Amino acid sequence: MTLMKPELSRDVAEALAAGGPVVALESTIITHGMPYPANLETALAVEAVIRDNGAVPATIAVVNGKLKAGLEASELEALAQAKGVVKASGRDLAVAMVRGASAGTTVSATMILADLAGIDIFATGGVGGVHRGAEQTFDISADLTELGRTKTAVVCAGVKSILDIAKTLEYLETQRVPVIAYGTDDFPAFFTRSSGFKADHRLDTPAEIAKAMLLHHGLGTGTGLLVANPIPEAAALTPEFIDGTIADAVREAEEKGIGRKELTPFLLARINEMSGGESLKANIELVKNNAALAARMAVAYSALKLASK
Ligand code: PSU
Ligand code: MN
Repeated sequence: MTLMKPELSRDVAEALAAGGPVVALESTIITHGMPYPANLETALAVEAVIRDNGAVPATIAVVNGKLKAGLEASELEALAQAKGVVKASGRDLAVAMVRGASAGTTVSATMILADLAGIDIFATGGVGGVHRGAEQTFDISADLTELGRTKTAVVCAGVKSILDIAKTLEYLETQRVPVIAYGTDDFPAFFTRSSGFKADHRLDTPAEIAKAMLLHHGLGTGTGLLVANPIPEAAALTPEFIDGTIADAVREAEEKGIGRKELTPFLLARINEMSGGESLKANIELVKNNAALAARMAVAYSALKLASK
């Protein structure tokens, strides 16, 4: 059976045909990760950052049942304002298509669609992981198993402490996913520059990361790579400021019995409310910072790929 391909916007199609740099972006961050209108403003700003750094952005989503890589501004706007839109991980895509639904794609779904489109690099804010209390709930994001089976490099700002960071790193180790911290020895914790855990690897330039990608795939490993880029110093929150808020949000979710796919969006929204918008500001800055790194990696990677042909 031939595999499907998402519908490509014209500039994404042109860039891919020429072997040029393209960076995929997810859309659950738009539909479930940030409130309107910050979600739309951020989505547009992130696309601009990618263009400024020499690559073409490909925001991925399901629009009226169609798989898309590269959205028109009007499509972004509709997704950003839509109520009750589906949060689709990889397993939800087919049913969303059958129903003609629109859906924000999580890291897992975006990796699958990026891979089908031929896009090697994907920028986001935070990936899903092993939730706190997973030994009871079994709540482990499909993002982690996807990283273990789909060959996309995902640039994130680490993992926020709504998750069990130690268990998340263990799980990535089991899944054979290299975790590469950019310009630091520490694995970052999204809002803060360090989680207190060391990353497995450190690389200091986009060109080195691109080389590692080429070699990793050349080895036939079949897995993705996770690049962890710490939030810029000026935008970082302090653990004293954010840790208590996160703990309160986690407790509230537990009390309300919130689980499965609702849990992460609930926690993000509550942390934003309880931090008086400070977490959202940090979130926006770190996504832009990740987009810039991903674009620079994509420029280096496309040159390496063309040279190795
Ligand atoms: N973390 C964030 N912002 C987000 C998400 C995670 O800081 O928007 C989204 C991403 O789309 C990620 C998804 O793939 O949540 C993970 O959801 P779950 O924990 O239900 O697997
Ligand atoms: Mn989950």
